[in-house]
Amino acid sequence: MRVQFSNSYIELAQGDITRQQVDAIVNAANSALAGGGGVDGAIHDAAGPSLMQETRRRFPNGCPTGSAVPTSAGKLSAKFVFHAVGPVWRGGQKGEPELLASAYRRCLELAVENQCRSVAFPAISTGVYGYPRDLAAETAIEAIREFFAKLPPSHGGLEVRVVLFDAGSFGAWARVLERLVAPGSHAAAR
Ligand code: AR6
Repeated sequence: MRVQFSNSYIELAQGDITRQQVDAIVNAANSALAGGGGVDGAIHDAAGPSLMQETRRRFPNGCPTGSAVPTSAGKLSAKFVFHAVGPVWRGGQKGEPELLASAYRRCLELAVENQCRSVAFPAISTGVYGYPRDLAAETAIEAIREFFAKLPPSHGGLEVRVVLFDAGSFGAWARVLERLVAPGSHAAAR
């Protein structure tokens, strides 16, 4: 599923984020940037040890929740990995939506700063961190859309691909994206 917002796109894909041909891959990291399981483990495995070496050297103090830091991408075909730290879900009243939106936004800022045209995101916080899938999709898509709306006209646009690991997550995100694409928003879904 692919939706256009002026000259930018949100695309949903099902699969493994480490296989994506994009300029930057987003990792769902922890604030110590210490590595872990889930998508973090998969990205470090595929990229090789240089990814952790660079992360430790450049960001010894980690990264705050709601933000992201860039490294090169080791053996991955992408040019960059953006290590984003989403919030742990604690019931929704502890600033989780703002922190999740801010993690997405910071990655998109890093994409623009590093001249990336295409970025692949996982569904940040929806695994070990327990963020409800539909709520995460809604917050993420809104944050991406708001970012697109603020891009200067001189920017040629971004290709944002959200890579969902399983069919259930893909279906949930597709339903949310369809619902949020209001008629008249100049968005075309196919
Ligand atoms: N490609 C795409 N998505 C994936 C992949 C993959 N290869 N593997 C898992 N997912 P999680 P979080 C999905 O737990 O909730 C780590 O230990 C997965 O199905 O990876 O942000 C970190 O070090 C889920 O939908 O990240 C942190 O400590 C989504 O990616 C902590 O987990 C995110 O699940 C971060 O937790």
